[in-house]
Amino acid sequence: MEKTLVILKPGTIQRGMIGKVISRFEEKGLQLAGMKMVWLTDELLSEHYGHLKEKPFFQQVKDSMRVCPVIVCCWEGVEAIQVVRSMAGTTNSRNAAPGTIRGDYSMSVQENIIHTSDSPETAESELKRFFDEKEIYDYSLKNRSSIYAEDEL
Ligand code: IDP
Ligand code: MG
Repeated sequence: MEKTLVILKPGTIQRGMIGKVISRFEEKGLQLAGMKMVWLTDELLSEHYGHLKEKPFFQQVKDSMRVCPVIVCCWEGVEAIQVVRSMAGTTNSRNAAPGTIRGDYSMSVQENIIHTSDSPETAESELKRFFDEKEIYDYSLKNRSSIYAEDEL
């Protein structure tokens, strides 16, 4: 099954939304494979947001991720990468569709509540960036047959 990275950004922690955001993924039927709280470094954020390094807001975005610790999660499921990405909604929260996490809980481009991996390649490299191998747990929810048909697994 696919695994993807979600980061609950400082805005989620500051606004007391941790439980709400995690509930969205649980209620969808995704399985939590790893989770921890971590205070990110500028160095690690330079890697994570490397695709933005030429943008004028690069340092500002990195600093916004270091206001307080974040919560990094690994969620697992069939096609989890695109499922989680679509649950997050568009980068600009003001354009994000109602019903998405950004659409329901945020008003900003930068302060958009969560990070989600955008492809299988980035999911793999991002999970390696934020987790040691032993921090990702291999188990099966006992109600998996209520979440998926047999031929989907
Ligand atoms: P994504 O998080 O939807 O994948 P990316 O383009 O990868 O969006 O950008 C990473 C993060 O950088 C965004 O989630 C947002 O916090 C921030 N960001 C992106 N574009 C802007 C901008 O134009 N102004 C300020 N912050 C931005
Ligand atoms: Mg991105």
